[in-house]
Amino acid sequence: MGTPRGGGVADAGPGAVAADDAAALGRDAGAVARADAGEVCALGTTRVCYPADPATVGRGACHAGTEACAPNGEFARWGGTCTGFVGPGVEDCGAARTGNGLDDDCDGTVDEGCCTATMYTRSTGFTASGSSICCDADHTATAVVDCGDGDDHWASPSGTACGTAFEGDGNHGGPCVQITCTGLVCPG
Ligand SMILES: [Ca+2]
Ligand SMILES: [Ca+2]
Repeated sequence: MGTPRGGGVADAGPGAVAADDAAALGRDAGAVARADAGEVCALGTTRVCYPADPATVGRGACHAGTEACAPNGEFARWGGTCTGFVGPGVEDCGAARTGNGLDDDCDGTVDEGCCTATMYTRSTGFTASGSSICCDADHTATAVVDCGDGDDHWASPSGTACGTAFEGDGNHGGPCVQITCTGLVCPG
């Protein structure tokens, strides 16, 4: 990539375009690139390009790239290849499905359609030994604690989504189990 020369959009250079300028320049460059790809140019110069919907340049993950003026036969011409640009993609929610923090499709909204992580607790209150309480089907019990009063009782996980309260022989106080449930709430 040569050092940009001359005036106009090439002055900013790749990666050095201010956000506001990038949006404006990208729109111009997108229109220009479609209109005159292959036009004669000054060898070694570059220009900002964005071969996607101009309305999305500079928004979210989308940004302009650089097109180089390359040798082509008797003259140098715009190469038509826009290096480094990122156009709208599919909105990515990441491995955890709760979002990757980016507006990948450049529609102005970050992580739309992704899931939301939720957490809540449930308790049996004082209960009979052997009583269980469970999370909703789309949640997992990530903590099971004894919330009983007095001594000689305990709580144990039962499966991945439930907890069970037990009382020993001493019958001191009462058994109680509290579970913490975590999961995802997803649109659709
Ligand atoms: Ca989006
Ligand atoms: Ca995203």
